[in-house]
Amino acid sequence: MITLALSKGRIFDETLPLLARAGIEVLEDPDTSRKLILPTNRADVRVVLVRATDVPTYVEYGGADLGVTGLDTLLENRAQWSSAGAGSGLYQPLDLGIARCRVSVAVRADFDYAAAVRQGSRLKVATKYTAIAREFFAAKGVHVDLIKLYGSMELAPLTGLADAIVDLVSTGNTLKANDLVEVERIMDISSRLVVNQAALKLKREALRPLIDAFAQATASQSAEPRP
Ligand code: PRT
Ligand code: MG
Repeated sequence: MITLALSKGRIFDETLPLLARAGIEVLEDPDTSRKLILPTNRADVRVVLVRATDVPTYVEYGGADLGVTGLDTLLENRAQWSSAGAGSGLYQPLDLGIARCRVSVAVRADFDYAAAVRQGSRLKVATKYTAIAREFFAAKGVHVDLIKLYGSMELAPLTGLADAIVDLVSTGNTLKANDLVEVERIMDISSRLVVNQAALKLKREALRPLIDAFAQATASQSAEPRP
């Protein structure tokens, strides 16, 4: 049995077409089903639904053989999920090019970020991505007080909790709707296929064709013009 870990929402939705190109069809809709283990048209392949941030953990510890996760999640939790030591149990073979977005710094439209940076002010930054933010501002030589949040980052500058946020942006509509402006782009993000290293050895014959199919599906998708 091959177990693929996915999170509900955009990662599930954008992985489906890649699976379809690999001849794999998920037989239940996670939005209507309450099942956490979804069968596919292949008796030897199943999908498990986990929180986006739990995908690397499932794959690293063998709860799933492979999974799809954002580069943001991988980078932010690197220390955490490789704490088992002796090298991580996670192998990242493929950029799937899906669920694209960027990690950016945003502030209130009336906050002069450039001036604050120039003057060497200490910035209060609210984010779910404290590791990514810490590294970014350290490299820039900007002093920051990081405030860890688990959601609705956009609210922080509006309520005076923070001067700036570090968050994912795709269309920019959420920032706009909350009178925030993007002032720096930290990195581009897409989703990655991650594979359990032991599974890659023990189930090589079953996994290799699937990984290759993902690679081909990704290549043919990116060859098509984007809307
Ligand atoms: O939502 P939940 O707390 O359950 O988990 P999650 O937020 O980790 O999962 P999910 O499904 O929302 O996101 C999974 C992955 O999708 C992320 O780790 C990213 O790699 C990727 N992704 C791509 C995004 C976005 N685009 C995105 N726009 N994840 C989140 N967003 C959010 C963003 O945080 C902001 O609130 O959408 C909002 C901004 O979108 P725009 O289009 O208004 O700019
Ligand atoms: Mg979300």
